[in-house]
Amino acid sequence: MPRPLAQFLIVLVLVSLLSSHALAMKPFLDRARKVYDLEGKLAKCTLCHDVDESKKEEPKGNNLDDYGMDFENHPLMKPLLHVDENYKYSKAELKTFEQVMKLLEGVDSDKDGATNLEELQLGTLPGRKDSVPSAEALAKLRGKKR
Ligand SMILES: [Ca+2]
Repeated sequence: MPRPLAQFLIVLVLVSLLSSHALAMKPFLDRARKVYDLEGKLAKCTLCHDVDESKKEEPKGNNLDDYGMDFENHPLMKPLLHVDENYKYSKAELKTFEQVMKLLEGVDSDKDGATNLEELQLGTLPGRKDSVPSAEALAKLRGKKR
């Protein structure tokens, strides 16, 4: 590969990695990963965004899934959204995010019959109807709670 082309591609990759939304919202994802010990597709932007990484789609405000939309629409989240790409959230703001996350645990954002918390615990996406825990897994989890 000619050198200028290689350099151009590296810059392109860096720019796409540092896209504003991904950069600004990362602390939220980090917090969610930590609180729920998330793995795989739940530990990435796909937790709240309906994006196809193989098509290089970027997480944005206009591709939020049902779970992401519940955050977007929560009154406590309003002051935390649509910030500048270099914005650094304060500890108090991240606490507010965590509070909203807890408030949404009992909600079934994608209306597939499993609450957001149940889906996070069972490894399915809480904002995607096509990602549903099996009936057995759900029954087992609910049995444990009683
Ligand atoms: Ca659900």
